[in-house]
Amino acid sequence: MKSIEEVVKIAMTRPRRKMAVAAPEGLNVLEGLKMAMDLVEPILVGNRDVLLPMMQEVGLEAEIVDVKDPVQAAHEAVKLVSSGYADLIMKGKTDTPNFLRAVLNKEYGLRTGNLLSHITIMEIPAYHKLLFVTDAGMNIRPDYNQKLQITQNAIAVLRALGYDEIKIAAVASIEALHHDMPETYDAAMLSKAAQRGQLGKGVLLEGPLGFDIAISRESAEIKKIKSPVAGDADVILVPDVASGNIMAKAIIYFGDAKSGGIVVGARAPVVLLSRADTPQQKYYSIALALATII
Ligand code: COD
Repeated sequence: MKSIEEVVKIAMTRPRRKMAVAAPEGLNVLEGLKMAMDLVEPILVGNRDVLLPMMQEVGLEAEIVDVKDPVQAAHEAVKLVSSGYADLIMKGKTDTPNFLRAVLNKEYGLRTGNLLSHITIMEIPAYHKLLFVTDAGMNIRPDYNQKLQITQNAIAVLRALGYDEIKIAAVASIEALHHDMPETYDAAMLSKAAQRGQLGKGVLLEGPLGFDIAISRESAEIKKIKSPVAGDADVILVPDVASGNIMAKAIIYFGDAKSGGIVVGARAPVVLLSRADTPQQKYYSIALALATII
């Protein structure tokens, strides 16, 4: 796929869903929701007194569940999904760790027994296809097993979008194994698992690869690395949340990328990127979430 508009088109074919939004007291959140009214019916879980004038300014009409505290709002929004009243959930102004703790709550959270992980979608003018980055938002320092599950979650997302062949680059700073860089070993083991078909048909995973090799055929040729993934990756599997988050934000800001982000692996999709997102980024995140509900 080449553009996020293709993802939006898929989302348009899905039934309209109810989406609980935790602490949506921000014009960028409300404007994003207004853009997405064809896709979702928002339920605003937040401070009614603050929300009403903002909604009027934006021209948004929606149900409000009055909860003043943003962390409490995250818990109430999660409960709306676990009770079946809403189909998916979106983060507004609650900070990410507290929002995710509500999603993971043992009593009423949205756990399934699987690992939950974050995936970012990016349309970058300088790259010839959509690029997904995982996990730049949730699992802080994943071990090999967690990386395997993060990879499987990413594969499920791309399958839902209709990908038959999925090229994944497990990136590191070098292409060789290094005793003090555990991510190089994790990448090599995942590569082996993919080679043996353990990640499913049509999944090509190569690693460790430098980011330049993952996205540039010229770099791969100069460094003499032969792989169908080199220069043509669909998914970048990053070593940890710090490197991934910095990389994704650098691409979004300096690379003028269109982007969106969700957490997958839960009972319902979780719309989550950054609090500083533009309305357009919120809209793309919602579209990605909806497109992954089959
Ligand atoms: N999937 C499923 N269960 C999980 C996951 C996961 N990804 N992470 C934690 N759990 C479960 C654990 O098994 C445990 O039962 C419980 O949740 C608590 O786990 P802890 O002790 O790791 O929990 P926390 O609250 O210390 O951390 C969980 C967070 C998700 C809050 C934490 O990992 C975090 O802050 N992640 C980074 C968020 C962030 O700042 N992102 C960058 C900005 S967008």
